[in-house]
Amino acid sequence: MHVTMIFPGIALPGFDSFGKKPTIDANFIDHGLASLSAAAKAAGHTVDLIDLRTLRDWTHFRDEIRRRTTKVWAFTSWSLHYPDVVRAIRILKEEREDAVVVLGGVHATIKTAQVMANRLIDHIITQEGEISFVKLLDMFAAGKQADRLIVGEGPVLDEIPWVDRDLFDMSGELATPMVPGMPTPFVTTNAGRGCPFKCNFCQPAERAVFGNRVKMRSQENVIGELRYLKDRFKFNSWMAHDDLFFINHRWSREFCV
Ligand code: B12
Ligand code: SF4
Repeated sequence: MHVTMIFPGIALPGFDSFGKKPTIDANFIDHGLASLSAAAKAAGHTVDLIDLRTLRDWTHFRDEIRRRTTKVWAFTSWSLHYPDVVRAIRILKEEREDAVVVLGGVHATIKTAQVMANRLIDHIITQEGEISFVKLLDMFAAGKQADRLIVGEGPVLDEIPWVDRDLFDMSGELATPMVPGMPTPFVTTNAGRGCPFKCNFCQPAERAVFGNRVKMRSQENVIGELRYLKDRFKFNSWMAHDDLFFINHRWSREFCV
């Protein structure tokens, strides 16, 4: 089954910002979609991407839809992206009435009732997506009916593939370190998910998606990915996107030795 993923991240940087604005929001890859893409490809599906940050405007988005024959379209959305996602889905359904729209991510998880009320969205997967999204694609491929609302099953992190670095154009992230002045090439990774704390800064979003416990990849798994990234991209600086990379002292000590 082929799926086209949509990264809607234009809310802050705008259209035509990728590779042109020197900001992280214009250039970073999205680990959520890249992880789903890796899981889908590992299960034999094919994936391509429309990154709105690379397009000129909504007309350009319409053109990108017209030149594809895709049936299944997968959108991610943080809350600030949701208005653009709604607009993109409307354009998609104007062009392709039979398109199957799957929405997941933080906003679908914390505002499920709101996204359920949008009848243009065919399937909503809350929480973590890798296992349930692949099951949904398998069902589509087998011609089976699936529920509209699916609660995502949380994967064991070492059992899912590393994020797909071929989904996004990596050139933006490689050239845009988190802190200006850090040496390039630059890359980002995630070693774990979840948080046991309740700071207003980021709850309830964090716990709603990943639960109340922290789960970490093994140190070997993370170091294996860093070696792969070093070989492939020769990176000179790196950012762990983790909320709490150092929460487990034993894990951190073992990672460092
Ligand atoms: C890295 C990061 C950034 C990077 C952005 C990278 C990028 N691509 O643009 C930077 C530093 C630039 C950034 C900026 C901001 N961020 Co930020 N960021 C994060 C952080 C720490 C990690 C994201 C990540 O990689 N997660 C790991 C992946 C694997 O998880 P995921 O994306 O949620 O995906 C999983 C599920 O959600 C689901 N899923 C996701 N999409 C889909 C799609 C489908 C079809 C399916 C089935 C499933 C699915 O499956 C995935 C795999 O399990 C998160 C917190 C967190 N721990 O997630 C905050 C977070 C996403 N950021 C947040 C916010 C608010 C912002 C800012 C608005 C902050 C600000 N005021 O400026 C800006 C917005 C920038 C923008 N993009 O326009 C909030 C969003 C809250 C919300 N309600 O949407 C979060 C959740 C932090 C928080 N708890 O408050 N951020
Ligand atoms: S991720 Fe950080 S800011 Fe958010 S609740 Fe946990 S400790 Fe607090």
